[in-house]
Amino acid sequence: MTKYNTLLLEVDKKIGILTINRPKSMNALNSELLTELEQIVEEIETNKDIDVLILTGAGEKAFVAGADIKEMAEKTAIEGQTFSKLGNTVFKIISNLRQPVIAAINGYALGGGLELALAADIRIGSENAVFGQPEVGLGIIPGFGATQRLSRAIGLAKAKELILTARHINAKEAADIGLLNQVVEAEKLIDKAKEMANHMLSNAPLAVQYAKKVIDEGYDMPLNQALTLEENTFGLLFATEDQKEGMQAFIDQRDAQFKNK
Ligand code: DAK
Repeated sequence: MTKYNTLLLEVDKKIGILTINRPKSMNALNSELLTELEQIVEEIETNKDIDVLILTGAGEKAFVAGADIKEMAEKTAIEGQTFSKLGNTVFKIISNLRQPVIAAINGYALGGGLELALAADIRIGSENAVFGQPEVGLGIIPGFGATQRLSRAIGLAKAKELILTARHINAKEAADIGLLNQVVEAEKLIDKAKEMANHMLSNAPLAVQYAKKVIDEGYDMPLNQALTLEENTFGLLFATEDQKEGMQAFIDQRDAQFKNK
């Protein structure tokens, strides 16, 4: 696999742990990092050794403290547009990954950092995590998806409150409003994320991946169309070996041995 300057990837027992690795800059997203992130997530999509991806930040202070303000401040309009396009492309690839993605949020998740967490399917935060969309205080609006993904995650009123006030919230409040699935002690964050990943891995991988796809794609469709998508995908899974194995294992009263086929 390619070597990266700003990212680390560990793979073990079907779990990939992707660490955003610019701790001296609070893991802020600059162009180099976004370019590497695009490359690595494209590799992860086709990596047969990864069935669940955990995303986290290096160090103890930040998950990702947003887009790199120092780099952004210097940009021309055309460079700004290129940066924006790159960010949007990468975040779309992440949210459309076949694998479930768990964000393990170990500190500040601000601006583009919270948007990265929103591109994940599940968010687990450490007790010291801090969330916010500070963009309006910088004279811009969120540009990596928060105007759309935050309201889908926590509802319109709360999304507007967070974006329009630009205030920071702590992990407890984030869990209370449904932004976080769980809050855990900082030392247990990665173990808890792995525990959730292992629960997912105990199921048929194709069923997990198609369930994610149908939930996401159906969310923006009229209900009847979305239910048709569910019916068709439900039918499709009867063409897999793992459906036969899962049901036979139930009948035989044994654990299923899934093959991802
Ligand atoms: N960018 C660049 N450097 C950052 C940074 C950031 N976002 N956040 C922190 N750093 C750097 C600091 O400058 C400092 O660097 P040195 O001075 O050591 O060189 C180092 O990280 C440590 O930070 P602090 O000394 O500030 O540490 P503290 O513990 O005191 O404070 C903090 C931590 C996270 C509260 C604070 O650093 C902070 O407020 N950071 C900025 C957070 C922020 O506003 N983030 C949102 C950025 S705006 C777009 C798409 C996306 C976006 C925009 C457009 N398009 C599609 C058009 C996204 C925008 C954003 O994310």
